[in-house]
Amino acid sequence: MRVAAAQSGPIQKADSRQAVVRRMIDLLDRAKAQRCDLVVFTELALTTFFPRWHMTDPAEVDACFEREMPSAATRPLFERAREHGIAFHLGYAELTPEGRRFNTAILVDRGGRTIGKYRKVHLPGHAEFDPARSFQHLEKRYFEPGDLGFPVWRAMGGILGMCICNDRRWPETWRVLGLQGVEMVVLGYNTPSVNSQKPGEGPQQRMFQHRLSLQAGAYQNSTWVVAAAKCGVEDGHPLMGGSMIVNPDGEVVAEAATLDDELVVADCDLDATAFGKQTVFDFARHRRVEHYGRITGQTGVILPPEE
Ligand code: CDT
Repeated sequence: MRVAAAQSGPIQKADSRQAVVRRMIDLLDRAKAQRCDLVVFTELALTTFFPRWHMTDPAEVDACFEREMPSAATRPLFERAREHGIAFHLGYAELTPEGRRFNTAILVDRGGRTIGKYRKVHLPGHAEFDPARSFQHLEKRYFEPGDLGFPVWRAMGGILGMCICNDRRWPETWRVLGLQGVEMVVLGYNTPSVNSQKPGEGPQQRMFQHRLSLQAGAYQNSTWVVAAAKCGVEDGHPLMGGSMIVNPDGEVVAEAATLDDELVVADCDLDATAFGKQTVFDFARHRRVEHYGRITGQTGVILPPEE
């Protein structure tokens, strides 16, 4: 299938949902012109990356969340995708009827039906204002950890899975998806270009870590990976780009050239995942679960006893 990572340029806090959705529809139209089957939008694709803001007014927080999907503002996106016969992946802040808040992504099929939902498991950052940081990353304030695990879906003639941004840095994410035979992992991200706690860690090093995570996840689980950035200078804060598509050998086959709205397109043969899954990463033959208990049995590090 032909897949597009729909990279997003910056979204300012003052930008309306309608304006953002217009930009996304333009990307869908471009994807149609390139005969794409699936478009992967980014994490929190409808708003600025609001966890950088320490908000205390509940109404201000609520304005960043979606109570329904599609909503009046997002329905035109669903309709245009259905007209084009394009499936898509969309990240947004979800406020449930029970008042729970998640950093969520959905998978919508070519007919406009939502067939999958994922809620971000690995929330980075902190819950309270931290004066020691050069900017805030308050995901733990605004979201609770996802409660849906890492499911996969039979869709687009293959097995698709989702994760979100920081999840890509965790090998556990990839292996849980890999253990379900995943053939394509789609994800969006908002990654600041600099580390708010380590001034020396700039865009080059961050891009290296991003590539390392995606390429290792793809190779070690023999899966395609499609990663879409929100990037550029948002509310005065730079986010890195680097949207890319990685093949099951861990090679980058397509990559963004800008820090703006851009489609990154590649033809992805899902059968190409078979070789790795049947050889070096044939889990059934090679995994030794009797030695992996610590992976699920403990969270933090337990040091060996002192001599
Ligand atoms: N959105 C998000 O999860 N961002 C995080 C920033 C933390 S930097 C290690 C990310 O993993 O890119």
